[in-house]
Amino acid sequence: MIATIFKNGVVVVIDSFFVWERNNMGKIFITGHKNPDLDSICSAYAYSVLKNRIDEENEYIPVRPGHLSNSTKAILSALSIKAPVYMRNVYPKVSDVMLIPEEKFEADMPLTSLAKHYKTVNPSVIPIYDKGKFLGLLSVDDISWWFMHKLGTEGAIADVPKIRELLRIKEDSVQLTDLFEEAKSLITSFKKRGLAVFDGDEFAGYVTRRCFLKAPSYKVILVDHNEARQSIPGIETATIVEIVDHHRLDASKTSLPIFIDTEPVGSTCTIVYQSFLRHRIIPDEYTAKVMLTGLISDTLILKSPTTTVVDVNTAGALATICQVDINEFGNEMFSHVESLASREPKAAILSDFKKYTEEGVNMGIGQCEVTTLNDIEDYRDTYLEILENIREEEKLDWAVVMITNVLKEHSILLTTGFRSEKNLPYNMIREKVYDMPDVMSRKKQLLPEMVYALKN
Ligand SMILES: [Mn+2]
Repeated sequence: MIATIFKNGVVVVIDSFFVWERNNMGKIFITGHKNPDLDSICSAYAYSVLKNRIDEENEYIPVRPGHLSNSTKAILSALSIKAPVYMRNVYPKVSDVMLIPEEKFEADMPLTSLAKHYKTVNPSVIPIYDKGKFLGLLSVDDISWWFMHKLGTEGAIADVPKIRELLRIKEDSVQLTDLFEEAKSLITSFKKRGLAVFDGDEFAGYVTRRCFLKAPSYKVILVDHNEARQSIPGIETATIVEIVDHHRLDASKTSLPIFIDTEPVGSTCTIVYQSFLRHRIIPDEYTAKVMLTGLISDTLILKSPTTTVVDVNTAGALATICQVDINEFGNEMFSHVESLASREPKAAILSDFKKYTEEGVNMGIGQCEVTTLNDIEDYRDTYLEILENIREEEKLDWAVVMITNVLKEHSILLTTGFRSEKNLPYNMIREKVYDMPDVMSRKKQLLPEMVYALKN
């Protein structure tokens, strides 16, 4: 008798004795890219709200695959927005295939007490307890070995033994969070038929060889990115069920048709809000604030050249729902951005660093957002030095970082001194430092100029 029950998104397969809880398999995780920025975090959360509203069969859980920068943390806490939980990877885990015993067999019970269980379930291993505490797994090999040994030495079996006599305790165990593939190689190279699963020191369940016949696959929705290498580790083992994004498309091949919603707008939160509209759902005030935060952050208060009319209209609608003034909201948000002088330079530059190859030249372009450029002399030389180290480490020909004042539409460019630099249309302030008034976008403004400079 086997029944499958969908309960809170958890698939529970029940036969007469065991609950087979595939912990994460009934859930759909929504994740942004590594180095989670506000658009990634906010669109993952908002999209989970929408999906949980329109699809009651599944549970959608927003997650983030990386750690938050101090600025992001400060902005989220100032706005009382809770970040999605951190998820290390989407590789299948032992917990996803683990069996949980329903009935407890005590070591001091006679072996006959297992007879009914064997008749109905025919298990390869049975967890045995000693006064309620897990003692070890009894396998069919233990039983046959004991009987054959007894018959071999004594010629007959006089009494029914207690379970304890047959148990060969202290085999290897695995942890709930251990990876499926690692546990699988352990069990296949192992003489026993099962492994106990622990959650720290607590016995949680067990796995048998049968649990490893087929690797389970996490279901994932990608927001604010679509390239596997920017995504959560283990994405190659997962099933991507949707993509919601505003970047160039470089998605991996999928085995099933999927829903893709990409538009060349200023933020993924804009696309998510459009999706709310399509479903005729008005987001609640909190969700509207979350989407506005991602939108304002990615479009630099609607001033970045990536901003479209759809972004402007969306920001207006969201600001109305949460009753805020867009500029005040944006200025307040960016006031929490940490000064570059107090940040660790390498982490600051690499927190948003993209690599390109053009005309055979490997380039890296970082971007840091600030709210004033007046203090640039305090950190300029250190950042130039670290930028050169990054260029060497990343094996690049040319590395630059644009430091953008998001409140004033003005950037300063620090570079590693590549030959094509002289062709850039910007005024040199001093060696390796250029002034870029009205420049805010790496993708739309700086990158095309750098590519043009290479060709001359
Ligand atoms: Mn984005």
